[in-house]
Amino acid sequence: MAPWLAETLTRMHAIGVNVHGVARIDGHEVLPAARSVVVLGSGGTALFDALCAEIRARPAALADEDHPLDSFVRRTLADCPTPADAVVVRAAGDETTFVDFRVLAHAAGLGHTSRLGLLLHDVHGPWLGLRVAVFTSQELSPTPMPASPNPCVDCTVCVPACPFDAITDAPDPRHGFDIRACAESHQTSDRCARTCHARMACPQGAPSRYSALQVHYHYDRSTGRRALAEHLRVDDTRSGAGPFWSDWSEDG
Ligand code: B12
Repeated sequence: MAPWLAETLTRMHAIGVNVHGVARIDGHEVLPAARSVVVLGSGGTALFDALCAEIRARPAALADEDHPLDSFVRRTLADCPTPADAVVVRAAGDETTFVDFRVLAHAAGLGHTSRLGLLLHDVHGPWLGLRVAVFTSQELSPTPMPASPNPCVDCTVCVPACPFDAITDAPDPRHGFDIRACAESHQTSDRCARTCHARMACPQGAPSRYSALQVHYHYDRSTGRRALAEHLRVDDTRSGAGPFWSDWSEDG
């Protein structure tokens, strides 16, 4: 493995960005000369737990940040070596470049296309947040696709769980999700404002399931960070600021 990648993975895994995969690509709009993209994600509670530890040790990691979790990842990433030509894109509220993380992560072997629209990881199930993509012209060894069959083929548990019928029992689970119904429901209702009922119902990756506090933090900006501040007993004057969904992208 390239030394810069080994070092980057060590540092990122230490804060709970514990999943990675490599896809070989033939150029990308963010780096036309790209030949590989490394996708990093956080499975389960490890990243959130690491953020909590960081805030306990240094309350400014919450109080001084608009996007505490994104900033935590960004600070760690800043200490990681990357090739001179690399373009690094984060799935973050303060990121200016957009890439479609699920597509990249799927190409990098991180999981199956699930019935509920999320990438389904072999170990963590739907409890995987995608955090960083590193594009480089280096030809890195690609990660193979998951050897296991897609568990959604024989499972429809999430279908009745979605209150807006955004999920169907289509034989091919890749066609099971109606993003328009899901997205519209977030505009017209608050039933999914603090949770995704389908994700909660998914039987895959149960040991990686987020805690109630983590779900709250990821889903609802207006109250999630206040709940975190109260839990950690730190002051946070920014709690309650800003609407949820419109600019809250510390999801995952
Ligand atoms: C916008 C957005 C939303 C919007 C969607 C609005 C809309 N009109 O699209 C809303 C608010 C509904 C939403 C909800 C949620 N989201 Co969201 N969202 C995003 C975001 C920021 C962009 C997605 C996007 O617009 N893609 C581009 C458009 C063009 O994609 P699209 O048309 O939907 O789909 C195209 C491709 O993506 C592909 N495709 C569609 N679905 C899938 C699924 C897989 C697995 C693959 C491989 C390909 C694929 O087909 C389409 C044609 O090419 C991404 C982060 C990112 N930068 O990728 C997170 C992201 C997709 N969301 C994520 C999550 C976790 C959630 C929620 C659970 C909420 C939350 N708090 O975290 C819910 C889950 C709803 C559900 N059951 O799927 C995670 C998914 C992680 C994973 N394991 O897959 C991401 C990657 C964020 C992250 N940092 O991890 N989200």
